[in-house]
Amino acid sequence: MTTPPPPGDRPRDHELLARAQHRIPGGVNSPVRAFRAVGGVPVFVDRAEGAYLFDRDGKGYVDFVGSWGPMILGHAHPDVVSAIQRAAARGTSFGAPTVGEIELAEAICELYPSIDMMRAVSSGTEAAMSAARVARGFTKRAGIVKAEGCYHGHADFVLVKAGSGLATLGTPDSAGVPPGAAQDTIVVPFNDLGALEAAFVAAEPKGGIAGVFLEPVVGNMGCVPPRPGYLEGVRDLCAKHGAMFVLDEVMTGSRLARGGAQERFGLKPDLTVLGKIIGGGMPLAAYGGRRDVMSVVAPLGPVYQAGTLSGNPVAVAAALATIPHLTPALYERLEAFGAKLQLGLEQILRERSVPGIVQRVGSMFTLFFTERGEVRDWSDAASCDTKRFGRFHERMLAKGIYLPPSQFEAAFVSGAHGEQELARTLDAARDALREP
Ligand code: HOZ
Repeated sequence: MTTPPPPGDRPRDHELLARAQHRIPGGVNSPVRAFRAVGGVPVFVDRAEGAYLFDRDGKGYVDFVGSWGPMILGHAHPDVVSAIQRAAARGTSFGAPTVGEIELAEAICELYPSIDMMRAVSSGTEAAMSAARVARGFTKRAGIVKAEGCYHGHADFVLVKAGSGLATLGTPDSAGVPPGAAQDTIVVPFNDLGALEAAFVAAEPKGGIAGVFLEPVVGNMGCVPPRPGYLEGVRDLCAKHGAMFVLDEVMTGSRLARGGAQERFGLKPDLTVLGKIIGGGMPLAAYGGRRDVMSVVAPLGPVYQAGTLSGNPVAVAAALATIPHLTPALYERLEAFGAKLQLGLEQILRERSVPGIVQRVGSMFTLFFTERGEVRDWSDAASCDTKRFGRFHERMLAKGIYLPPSQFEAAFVSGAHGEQELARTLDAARDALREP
């Protein structure tokens, strides 16, 4: 594929946004896509291939959003596309079990040894919501702990101090959530074991904590890694207090290693929430974990959860076609590309005397515009210069580099990104950071 021309002016996108806004709130089906945090107009995508997104004029962008994480193999990978085509021709939804669902569950349990049993659902939100119900059903407790700036989907109980679109819009709590819905949600700062310990103690007289939800490497306030010992400390506190240790690996699952962050950091959560990559770019997510814990799920046990499109055969086919490509060679390539990109961006920040840092774990990264040497939690993230991020984003976009349209969303690299895309990105950044 030859490198596509950069976008230049985008009159067509302005027209499309006006038309979309008439019938869709904000013109988009998920708020961050509206570009409100960075100014400007979203790109209306016509198609995507490899590392590129294309608009309707055939102009191309090097894509560092990757559909917010799933596209680890690059867009329109031939094996995934043909698996989807073959599956669709055999029927798009049955509402009955298939062999593909068994194969998927077996493959996921092999990738994630902490998972003995799993359920397929259609979105990360659904998976997180169901995992919370399972944690509560199994422990017979109500409290759920989450870390400030983490997300866990748009179910009522987690829409407090949330990252992602809520952080982006500057409203980390949503209207429409009755106080009762979140009354058992306890929020602690990320990377702070003392606060978690205190939360356990405080919850004891109120019936205790069912589960601690954690993004092992946060992506929903930008890329924020755990400090050494933090994840192990959370696991140990959960074990001590009889609470479920729930890893939200929607972003990190099969991104930071084949078996996700739990493989990379050597952890064994009680429950895991998966989505994005594990669905091969289709609406498929999953939750799973210890056999005794998952045995509370209906019809085996009393915790109800269901869905017409759960285990959808076309989505399952995409997932099964993706998994064989999650090879050690892919993760080596992603690490090498990520390291070069980080080094290049850090060098440009220094050359241009711009206060900023690049935080990266494997193929997820964020350039934070900050004077601080590290972003460890939401208070660090919230202090970043979001206006400067907006200007940077706009300039990069004009040069054909598609970054997440928010300081508070991680960027993702795919296996289709190569030297050409690296050079183009660093050239664009050198130019974009020339002016304040
Ligand atoms: N909540 C998603 C990212 N953290 C955004 C999804 C989307 O807008 O597609």
